[in-house]
Amino acid sequence: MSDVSLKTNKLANFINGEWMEVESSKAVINPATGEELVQVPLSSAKSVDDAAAAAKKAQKEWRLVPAPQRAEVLYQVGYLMKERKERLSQLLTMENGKVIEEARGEVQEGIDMAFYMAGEGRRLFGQTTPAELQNKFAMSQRTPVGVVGIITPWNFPIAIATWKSFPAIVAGNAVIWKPATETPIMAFELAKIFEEAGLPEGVLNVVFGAGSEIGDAMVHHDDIRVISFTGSNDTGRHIASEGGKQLKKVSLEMGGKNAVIVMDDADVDLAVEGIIWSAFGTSGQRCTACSRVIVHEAVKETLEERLLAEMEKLTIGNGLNESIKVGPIINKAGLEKIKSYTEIGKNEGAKLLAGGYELTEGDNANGNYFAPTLFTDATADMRIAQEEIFGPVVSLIPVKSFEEAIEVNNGVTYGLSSSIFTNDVNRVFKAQRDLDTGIVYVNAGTTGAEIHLPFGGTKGTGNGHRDSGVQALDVFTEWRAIYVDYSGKLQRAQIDVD
Ligand code: UN1
Repeated sequence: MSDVSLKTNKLANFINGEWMEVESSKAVINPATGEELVQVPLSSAKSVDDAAAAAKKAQKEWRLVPAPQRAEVLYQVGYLMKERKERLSQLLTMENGKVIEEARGEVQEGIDMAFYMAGEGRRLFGQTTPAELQNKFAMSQRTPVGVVGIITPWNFPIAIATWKSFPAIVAGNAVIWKPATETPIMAFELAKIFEEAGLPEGVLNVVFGAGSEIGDAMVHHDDIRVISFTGSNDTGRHIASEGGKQLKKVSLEMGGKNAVIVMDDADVDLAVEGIIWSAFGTSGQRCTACSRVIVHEAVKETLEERLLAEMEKLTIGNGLNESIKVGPIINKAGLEKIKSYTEIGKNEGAKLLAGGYELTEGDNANGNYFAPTLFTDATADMRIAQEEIFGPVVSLIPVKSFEEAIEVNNGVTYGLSSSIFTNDVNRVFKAQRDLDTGIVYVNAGTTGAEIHLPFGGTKGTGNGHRDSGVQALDVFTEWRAIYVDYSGKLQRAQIDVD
């Protein structure tokens, strides 16, 4: 089905511009077929030390390269990604499982990020501010932090890496990147692209590894001053507490329990399209995936009927096949978690309307496939309505009013994305004010954030930082206040002012 190949059966770390093999490795499995794709290195903390030394040395020079020239490398990266879009997309589908149409969308997100952040090379705006004293100039400007660590997840292995590494690099930092073990191919390909684009050695280093060894080594390394992490809640909290002890800047994005609200005045057909796309696209394995539908009781039955009709049309299988709409689950552990949540939902008393089972026959027997699943009559406090499942499972929660819908939406520990379908302009404005999430959609599903806007969430989703958008620069830069006194005498602020 695919015409791309990796031309290697074992990946290597990328440190100081060189491809460094390590002894032990692990198989990367195609979740659609169960076949081995490649071996990923299992590095030790020593590789992090080597990468940090290389990064520290490289950053000393890189920070002095004018930002528009640093940006030139990102433009080249963007052109190369564009040229290789189909290759990258197919490899992405093979390692992650997402259907090819979505893989192309994810690679496009990375291309967009390259050109957007390259543009920042000619902006990186600072501020000039009037000084208190005569013949004195005051300004503040962004300076790179130094060496930064990024830890990226398997569900968006290339896009999220670009959200973090591109702003870090254009701002003059050197990067140590630990990609997810499940999806190392995108990291390998992106590192090769950076190499070809002419990034000086040591500015980007990639260290592969499983378990917590590499991440811990990064968090504990004195020379790594920032950790930007997207992934599970437990790991994020661990990084926050360990990094916090060492006064590191830690930026976290840790998931969601995103809801679509369907009001009584909504265009129900449009809402159905939005729910299908954001709940079952990427097999529900997006941080932004819709896993709750908060529906006004007046349209509940109509919505259920139309959702079921559309769910019937969803084709499940290997995402390299263009006609497939729902691909596999990343691995057996993910599949088991989803299965256990459908049991929890049934035991809690929610009504299972569709799905709830693993596909084990025919072409799907060797992959990790789970049928799109719909519960109804869930209540807001049920575990299936509170906890992140990370699979194609959605629960309908009936409500009686707009106010109740907002309250239910906000009644979870996460705060990433939310959506409301309504044609009432007053409800639109109230909702964008009151929905307590970092991203709010009106008359669209919960997925599909654009790269030039800030991405992140409130409450348990993160710790106040944002990926992508110009706001990502805040993670990878420090503000420096600069005073230039050209009076020729010592002027004392606060004292010589009258
Ligand atoms: C994620 O799931 O972590 O907004 C990222 C979206 C995509 C990115 C999702 N652009 O759904």
